[in-house]
Amino acid sequence: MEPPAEVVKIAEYIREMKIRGAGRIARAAAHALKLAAIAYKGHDLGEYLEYMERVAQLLKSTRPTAVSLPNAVNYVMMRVKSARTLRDAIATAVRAADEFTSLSLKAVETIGRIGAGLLEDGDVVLTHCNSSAALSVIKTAFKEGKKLRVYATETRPRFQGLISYRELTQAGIPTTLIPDSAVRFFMKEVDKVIVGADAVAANGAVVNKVGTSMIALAAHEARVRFYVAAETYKFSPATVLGELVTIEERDPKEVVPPNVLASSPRLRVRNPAFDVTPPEYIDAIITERGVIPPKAAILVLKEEYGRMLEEELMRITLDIEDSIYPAQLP
Ligand code: RUB
Repeated sequence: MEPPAEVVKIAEYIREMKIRGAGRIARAAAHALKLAAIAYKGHDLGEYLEYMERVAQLLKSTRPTAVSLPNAVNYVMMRVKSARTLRDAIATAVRAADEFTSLSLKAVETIGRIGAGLLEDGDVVLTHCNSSAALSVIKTAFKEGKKLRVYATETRPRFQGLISYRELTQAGIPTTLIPDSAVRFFMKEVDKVIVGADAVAANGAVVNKVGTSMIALAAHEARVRFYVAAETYKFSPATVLGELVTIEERDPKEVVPPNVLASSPRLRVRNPAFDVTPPEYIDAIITERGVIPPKAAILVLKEEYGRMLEEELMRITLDIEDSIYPAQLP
């Protein structure tokens, strides 16, 4: 059985950024797996597992950077794979998807509550792109009665800053939209920077919307605190084993209008959607489990994926041994 049309549509929406933001992408993927499970019409557990794996791969292939996406898919699939009967496997997919969604929404709320403690009355906050976790912190602090002012960057080329501007203004928070290139110009007025994350690496580096690392640099220079708000399902277990987070490069048409591209055949355009901020430029990461220094990312990963990582390391060790020992035989 092929993935149902509604699941294919969700995958397309993620690819085209009609569904965007790491947390939303993850919840949409969990929901798609639930829809796929309910739509299964066959009678065979093995066939069902193969079908669900195809759906999982389809969802994972949509956008490469947000680690929340494979983490959400794996959260559901790991549980599905341990089911003994078809009935149980379908019910498990539905239950795990709902569980992930509610954990995710709760995490964003908790991050808001914890992070609000880092903001003070009168603070001027700068945010980049549109992050539910970062905005949760700002909106919660504002609800608590702290008078805040926000600078929201435009976030070219897709202008997610406008979404943040609308969301914050709707919440009653005085917000000013600024060009990305004006960040250093305004940094002297800013007390704190808060951004979200698409991925947090084992060394505490944060992958977020392109431009984030430049903002961190400007904040560092001006001695302005730089916070990242990130649910723990955005931490990347693969980076413990040395893998790098893939940075998505999108269509040049997002940067230059198609007619200009067509009339300038020698024009070369690059459009990376994300960049990497090193841990040295991050004061703290606000997670639903508490505020941590970026270097403690490895501890979060150990807590979350310790057993799985040990098994993977063991597998790698055995592979290496297998490839070394035959060569040493006389
Ligand atoms: C969105 C982006 C956001 C993170 C965190 O990029 O970089 O800062 O995904 O968002 P895009 P959240 O618009 O390309 O998806 O806190 O909502 O998960």
